[in-house]
Amino acid sequence: MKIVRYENNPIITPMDVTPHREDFEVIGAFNAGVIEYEGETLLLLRVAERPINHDDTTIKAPILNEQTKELEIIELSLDDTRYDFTDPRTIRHAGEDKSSFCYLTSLSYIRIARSSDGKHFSVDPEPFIYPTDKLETFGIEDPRVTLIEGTYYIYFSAISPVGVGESLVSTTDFKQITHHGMIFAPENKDVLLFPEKINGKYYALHRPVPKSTGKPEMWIAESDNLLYWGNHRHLIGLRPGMWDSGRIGGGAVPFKTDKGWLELYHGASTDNRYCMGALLLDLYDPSKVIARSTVPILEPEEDYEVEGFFGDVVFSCGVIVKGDVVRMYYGVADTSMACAELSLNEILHSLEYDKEMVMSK
Ligand code: MAN
Repeated sequence: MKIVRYENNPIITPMDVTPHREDFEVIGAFNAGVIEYEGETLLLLRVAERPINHDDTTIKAPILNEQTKELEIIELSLDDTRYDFTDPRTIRHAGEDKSSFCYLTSLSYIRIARSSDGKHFSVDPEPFIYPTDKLETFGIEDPRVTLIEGTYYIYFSAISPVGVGESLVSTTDFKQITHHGMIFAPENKDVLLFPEKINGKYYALHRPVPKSTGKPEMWIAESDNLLYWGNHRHLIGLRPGMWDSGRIGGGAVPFKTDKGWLELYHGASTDNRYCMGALLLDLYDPSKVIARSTVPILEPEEDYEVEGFFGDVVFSCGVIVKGDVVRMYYGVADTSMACAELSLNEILHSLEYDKEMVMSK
């Protein structure tokens, strides 16, 4: 498949973003939601910041105080054997199950970057959506934005000590926002709202993380009002031995093609290599899977995709489609933003239509 990565990749790096306070540094500007608004391309960047720390024997973790709405800084010694510091993203209790953590090493919020050509962006000086709620005290991550009937719905992971769920805000002007609270309870991530009603219902993809039985796989749900969701159905599973064997979740907002709804999703292997693939869903009943990628449509290959804060990650939260050109914006190595153009026809032709291969094994 022909993939045209932009020559000026990465198109946004942490250096392009001023920290929101003087004692913090920006370590990531990545996994942005994408939308066109008033003739510009907007990237809703996930900006990750951490307290500046000149002491290499300690680590400082930011957390929002839900009462005062101020950030508090937790400082821990790297020699403290009660904690496990091996994952750069999280601090865990030593010896505990790898899926639970006690702090994040940075706090993420959402900031807008704007461009008139889709390649060169300027980043707004202030945060756009900042954690405020007690379900957001560890930050908000990985925004996606869907335009439905004149309103832009922005949904993101809301992270706090009680779990990671998906919260929703809406806007009509990218200035004022209305908070709608948590729409998918923990643990859930990667919610993707379809841009229109299908047979009278709104649809969303989501990715629960079941504990006693089940795996981090993609589900689909329906709603009459975008806030209350039901008729949850399991959509696709992990495929052992393949690129999407470890975890999968929705990526870009699904878009219509004459073959069906195309969803560009992320899949990680069991050793955390994140790639992008495609999933084709029935136009009139998106709970029916038509086809799926057997090999990734994009995988980490360039230096800026392989090396970074958390390497070997390409992670898209949005695309812009014009005719045959799919302009995929994607986070690289949990550090920066990149963009690549792919052919819609080539993606559709690359898919596997065999039912056994499409579903999980
Ligand atoms: C998480 C995601 C992303 C991130 C990847 C890789 O599962 O939610 O935020 O890019 O892991 O760290």
